Parts: sequence; C-alpha cells; structure tokens
Amino acid sequence: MFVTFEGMEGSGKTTQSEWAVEYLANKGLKVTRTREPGGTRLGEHLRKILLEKEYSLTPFAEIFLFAADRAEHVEEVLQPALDRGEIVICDRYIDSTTAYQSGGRGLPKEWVENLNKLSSKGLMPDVTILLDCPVEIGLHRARSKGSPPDRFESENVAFYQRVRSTYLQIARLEPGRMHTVNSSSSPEVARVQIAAILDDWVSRKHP
Ligand code: T5A
Repeated sequence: MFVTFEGMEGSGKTTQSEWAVEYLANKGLKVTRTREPGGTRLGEHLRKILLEKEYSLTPFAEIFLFAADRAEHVEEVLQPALDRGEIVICDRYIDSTTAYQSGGRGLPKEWVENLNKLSSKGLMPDVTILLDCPVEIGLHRARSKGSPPDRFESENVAFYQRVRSTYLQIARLEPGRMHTVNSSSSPEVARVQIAAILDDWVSRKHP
C-alpha cells in the first residue's frame, strides 16, 4: 500500500505523516516513511540544490531535478519497499510536481504529467491525503519555524494560490485516490479523518 501526503508549506504533512507511521505501526504493520525531494543519497544532494536560495533555477532545470530525484527514489526506495510488502508513506510525490511546476511555475500540464509518468515509471499512490488550508495559514506556520525561508517559502501568495487550486483540481479529478482533509484547525481534528482513510485502505489492502 502506497500512501502519499500532499499540500502546501505548513499544511502539516510532516507532522501528520510521522503520526500516520506510528498509527499503522501500532497495528503491527511494517511501514517505511520517506520523502521527496530526498529519500536517497542522491536525492538529499538534489534537495539542497532545489531548496537553497543559492541556486536560482529556471523552471525547466527545476523540474528535471525533481524528476531525477524521483527516478532514483522509485527504484532505490519506493518499489523495493512495496515489493517487500511494506506500507510506504511518502511526504510529497508526483502531485507536488503538478501543483508546483505546472500550477505554480506555469509549465504545461500535459508536459508535466508525461514527465511524472516517466520519472515514476508509472508507480501511482493507492491513496493520497491532501492536507488543505488557506494559503495565509500555511505560510504563517511555515515562516514561524524559525529557519530562514527556502527558495519555495520565499514565493508570493499568488504562487501558492495557484499551487492550492491545482491540488484541489487534482482532488476533483481523482476522488478515488485523493482525499482532501481540512488542516486549518488542530492536528488532532485532522487526524480523525486521516485515521478513517487509512483504516479503510488497510482493510482493502491488508485484510
Ligand atoms: N516541490 C517538491 C516541488 O516544487 N515539486 C516537487 O515535485 C516536489 C516533490 C519541499 C519543497 O519542494 C517543492 C515543494 C516544497 O516547496 P519540504 O520541506 O519537503 O519542501 O516541504 P514543506 O512543505 O516546505 O515542509 P513544511 O515543513 O514547511 O510543511 P509541512 O510538512 O506541511 O508542515 P509541518 O508538519 O512541518 O508543520 C509546520 C508547522 O505547523 C504546525 C506544526 O506543528 C509545525 O510547527 N502544524 C499545525 N499547526 C496547527 N494545526 C495543524 N493542523 C497543524 N499541522 C501542523
């Protein structure tokens, strides 16, 4: 079972995906948690290049780096863990590329989707949990972390409105896979819904 968490900065992906690992492990299930960009040795290098402000990347250079990160991640981490029968929880995956590089940066959607298929070798999540909150709330949380804003966190509100509306569009187009959870209020409130989604999928995949 392949689960991805998606959403804008500060929507709570890290908080909730860490909790989900614990929730499923407490049921005796073997779970691997990973993330994009990152998740492999090469990926952690690419993550630095992608997030640090030192590099001002063109949208094309940026998307190819995310694609390289994903190609490595799918082959080295995601597919092997799934082949071992583990549940994989991944913080960001192909929907991030659609939301940020197509919605945010304005690269053609069809082009981005083709690159997603190539870089993922067609590996799709069974379930995606989209943590959704107003842009102002997400940015406020992300910018309150204390660390200096990275290349993406420095983008303006309009960029994030486009990212959010692209995510919501994917959720409308793929209701069987993507479940939208309101993450505006406390993490505990969102967890009730996340637990119900995970329980449903575990009963289908690991009866
Ligand atoms: N990217 C990535 C692309 O452009 N294309 C791609 O293909 C991919 C894969 C990655 C960046 O790369 C871009 C998108 C990103 O800009 P990242 O660091 O992995 O960056 O991801 P971020 O979204 O930047 O991570 P954040 O840590 O900012 O956001 P999270 O993980 O969503 O939020 P989290 O859990 O760390 O929470 C932030 C704070 O909010 C609190 C938490 O306690 C924490 O302090 N919080 C809540 N507070 C109140 N109520 C809730 N419900 C809360 N949930 C969390």
